[in-house]
Amino acid sequence: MAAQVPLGAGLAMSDWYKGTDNVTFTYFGDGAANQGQVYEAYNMAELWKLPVIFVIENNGYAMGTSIKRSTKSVTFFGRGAAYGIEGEQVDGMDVLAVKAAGEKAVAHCRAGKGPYILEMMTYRYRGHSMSDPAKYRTREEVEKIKQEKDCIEHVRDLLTQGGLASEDELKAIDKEIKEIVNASAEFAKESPEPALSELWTDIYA
Ligand SMILES: Cc1ncc(C[n+]2csc(CCOP(=O)(O)OP(=O)(O)O)c2C)c(N)n1
Ligand SMILES: [Mg+2]
Repeated sequence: MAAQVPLGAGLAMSDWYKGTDNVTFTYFGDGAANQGQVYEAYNMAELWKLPVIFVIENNGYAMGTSIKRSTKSVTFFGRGAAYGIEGEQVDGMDVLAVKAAGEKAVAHCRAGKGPYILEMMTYRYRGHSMSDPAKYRTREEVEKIKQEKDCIEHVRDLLTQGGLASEDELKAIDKEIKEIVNASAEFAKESPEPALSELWTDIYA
């Protein structure tokens, strides 16, 4: 948990060193955001003006714990101020707000101004994993968010109300995606185990 934060800063340092205009996005949760290595990475990233965007997915819960039980200062992006890193909170359930914030953060990095923090305010419907029964909240709370804030439904409304797609077209996309996912799952189940030589493929550390 959170190991990807210094790793992201390291990838950004590599891009800076090579003189590319790449920008690294490194994602972590509100639970992970309480780890010490995050702040070590913040310090080095700002000191060296690395082109890295720290994206905090603040869904209000870590594994087995609500942030109200685990965290004193719950405005996570604000902690960047201690290191001189700018940032902001974003409605992570609004695709257009997320896109705009991402573009702004990339422009910040490409202008050589160093890292940027985006705290995406979001929610997750399930526990962190099969070992998280999500007892820290009520079923009613989950249902309320599904009804009122679901990000996919929000896009659906944007597309249909804006006349960009019909309900039938969206249903056809849904069907196509389900087929791709099912076929991919079948392919994975039927495929042989990967060779030992693949052990380090796409592994950075
Ligand atoms: C150093 C460390 N401590 C504890 C864990 C166990 N663990 C895995 S995920 C998790 C909670 C993650 O919460 P958050 O970052 O909010 O992610 P979310 O599940 O909400 O996306 C914990 C405690 C871990 N992987 N690493
Ligand atoms: Mg979380």
